Amino acid sequence: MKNNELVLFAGVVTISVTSCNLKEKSKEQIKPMNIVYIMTDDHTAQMMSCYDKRYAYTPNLDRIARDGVKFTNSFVTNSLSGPSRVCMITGKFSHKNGFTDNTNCVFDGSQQTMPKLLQKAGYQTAIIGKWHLESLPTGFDYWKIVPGQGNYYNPDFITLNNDTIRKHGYLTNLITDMSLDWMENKRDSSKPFCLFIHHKAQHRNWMADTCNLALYEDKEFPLPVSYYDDYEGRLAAVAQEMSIIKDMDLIYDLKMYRKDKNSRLKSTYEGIYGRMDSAQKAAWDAFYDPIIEDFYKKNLQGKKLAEWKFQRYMRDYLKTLKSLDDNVGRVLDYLDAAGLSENTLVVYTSDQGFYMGEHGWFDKRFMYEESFHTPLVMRLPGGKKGEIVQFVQNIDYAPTFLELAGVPVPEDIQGESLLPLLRGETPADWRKSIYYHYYEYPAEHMVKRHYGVRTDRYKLIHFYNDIDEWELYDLQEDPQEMHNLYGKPEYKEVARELLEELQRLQKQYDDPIEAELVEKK
Ligand code: SGN
Ligand code: CA
Repeated sequence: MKNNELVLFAGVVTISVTSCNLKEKSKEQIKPMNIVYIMTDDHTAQMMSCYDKRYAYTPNLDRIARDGVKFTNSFVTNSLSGPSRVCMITGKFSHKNGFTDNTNCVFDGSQQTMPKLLQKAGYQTAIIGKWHLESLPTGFDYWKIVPGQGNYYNPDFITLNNDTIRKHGYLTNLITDMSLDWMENKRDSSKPFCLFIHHKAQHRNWMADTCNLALYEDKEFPLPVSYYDDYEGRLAAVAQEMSIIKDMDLIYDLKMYRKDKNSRLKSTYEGIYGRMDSAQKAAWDAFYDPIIEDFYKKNLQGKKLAEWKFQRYMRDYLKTLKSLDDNVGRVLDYLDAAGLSENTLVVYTSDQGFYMGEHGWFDKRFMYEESFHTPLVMRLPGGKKGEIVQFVQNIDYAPTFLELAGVPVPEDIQGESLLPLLRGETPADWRKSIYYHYYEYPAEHMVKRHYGVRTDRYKLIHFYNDIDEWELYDLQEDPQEMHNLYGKPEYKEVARELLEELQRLQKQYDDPIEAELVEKK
């Protein structure tokens, strides 16, 4: 903190003064907190070294945790991009904000959102990167968003006046360049700001920047213990189509392109490869050609092929992550150099977690731990350092940012402000369980509709729609969630209590699903 500055901490809550005389300070010198919210896509806690040291090294993401806090129980409400994004900006569950799934929904941007409320309170608001909500952003003074999922190489951006421009380069770098440019040159520096930096990385198909292609080729990653899960006792898990062995595409996902070979997503791969310029293609081919040749020569089968796919998946994901981590480092360095770190809340999270071979899967959607959790680290100047163990959810970000900005949190927001936790308090009445509801079915990856509740020890899930199956897990005894205990006499009482808690949450959050199911019957 600069000596002669007065910093307003947490909106109107705490005023921290260093060597200055309060009386001498005029109102103009009071600096409200800025917000830099960095959200990635499909980045999971197993692949972030402050959470898990087995696979990844992410020094810049860890820097936020080191200088601030790491949430160890951070969850989403509906493990999918569009729904997560809308929960985040509305502070409400999907059944309230109307955006239940990616396939059928267009975001109704006329509704109340956190960026709109911040804007009204005098904040400059901007979003750069993935938006993914079909309608154009509302509540932002500035945006450059990628259409749909965006492209890793030479991506298109939709600009403020709804023009589409193509940029040359690698998306993670470009989103960061544009974000730094907005903070340095484009914003109104007389106002506090809230900037959303939304990366496509780590979304499928994990295309690394050419400078990182050669990384991790000498590494062999340990297979998750549940890689060969047989899904016994879990019918919804049997029905999914997100298996590395069965569904991961050799050409599109794993880049084993050859003209004479076919795959379901071959033409999609040709399209994205076709966006590269000749230098990018040359670097890409120089790296992949020998691997492709070796792969088809070996003609791997069975477990050998299954494990080869896992290793390539891990390597591609980590190479893509290297750019992401470097670019988050650039943002942190910029905030330091511009003197902004002292009055800026920095948040890093993902739109949901992801499977890195657990249960044999990639993708997300299920309420099982890997995709229900999402990484979350925050750095609030003057705030707590260390771990926050309380249950938090992505509907909590909106009320947190509003409270930080001194904006009253509207009654209909369902999340809770995280500011007390960030200040190091331990509120006695903090939530003890988490509610979840996933809707996108039938759809890609075929994960059936389900809702459920998780407490610190147990999880109860109900899969519905074209199935009527309950699952119960004891996370202490079975952290991999391989043993469905539902219906076992010794767990009858636990199941009853969880059902009661589930119904209490459905009532609290006003989710009509139970009544709908009863009516259907
Ligand atoms: C794309 C992907 C899916 C992924 C969804 C949703 N297929 O459709 O694998 O589950 O996005 O992801 S792809 O062939 O287009 O890569 S989300 O994170 O945007 O919700
Ligand atoms: Ca996602």
